[in-house]
Amino acid sequence: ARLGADLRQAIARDELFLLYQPIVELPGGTPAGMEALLRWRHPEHGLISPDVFIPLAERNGYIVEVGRWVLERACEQAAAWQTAYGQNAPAKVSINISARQLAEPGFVAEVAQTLDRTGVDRRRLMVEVTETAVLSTGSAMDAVRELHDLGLQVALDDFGTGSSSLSLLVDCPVDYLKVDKSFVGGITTANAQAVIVQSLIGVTEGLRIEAVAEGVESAEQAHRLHAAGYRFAQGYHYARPMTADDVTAMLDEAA
Ligand code: G
Ligand code: G
Ligand code: MN
Ligand code: NA
Repeated sequence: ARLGADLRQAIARDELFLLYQPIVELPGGTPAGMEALLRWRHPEHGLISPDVFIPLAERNGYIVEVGRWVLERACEQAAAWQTAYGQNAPAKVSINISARQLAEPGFVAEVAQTLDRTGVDRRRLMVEVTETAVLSTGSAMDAVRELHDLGLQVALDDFGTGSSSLSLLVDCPVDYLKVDKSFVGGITTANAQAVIVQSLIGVTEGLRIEAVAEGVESAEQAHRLHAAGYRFAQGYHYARPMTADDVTAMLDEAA
């Protein structure tokens, strides 16, 4: 309960910040996008993982305010990269959207307003939603459709860990399938995960959507994934979540 109360002060006390983890194109590892990942530096407890405070924020409803902060900060950053590197900048930004945000009336309008206010091209923002979030309420899928109709990119996050994966691909507009790291980690084994990771490429090709392998931690995994047909990857093998300044330095160095 204390942590929940503290979280309500976190924005005003400037304790939240975003890190960005590159999504890279295989096989070279050129950055194609940046996923914004939220962090909370608690004054007493230090760094608290989003695995802890996001579920807490969802329970007490504060996620709507936190999500708004993430949206604004990420769009401001995306606008800065868009200005610095132009339309072909390898720095599309994706943000994670929770079930509660998707269910919030006015959420889609708020996203549109934030994009307009910051001047970010709609195609340069990607929303990452989980299967569970999309299926959580009657209106969540409508919100995703509306975001897609606005021109945003939609990524289905943690794919494979939810419950009705494949039927969701029929009903929900999806541009990127992010295959969960629990499957990706099995690509170098003889286990069922390897078969699933390889087979999903056929599904994405058939549906004309892009596949992203999450949690890539070794060159061997990257090699196998590329051989299996994966075009995009993300994980510690390429880069850890880093500050916006470090991303900018990395992009400047590459230019
Ligand atoms: O960054 P890390 O891998 O520790 O993230 C842990 C979990 O928290 C992941 O499921 C990730 O999607 C989620 N997460 C990180 N940042 C955000 C955010 O800004 N909003 C939401 N809703 N979830 C986030
Ligand atoms: O649920 P989502 O995919 O948004 O969460 C991403 C989470 O995965 C973040 O907390 C991020 O820090 C973490 N992550 C990113 N790359 C790797 C990786 O290569 N290995 C592991 N174990 N975690 C990773
Ligand atoms: Mn994600
Ligand atoms: Na994920």
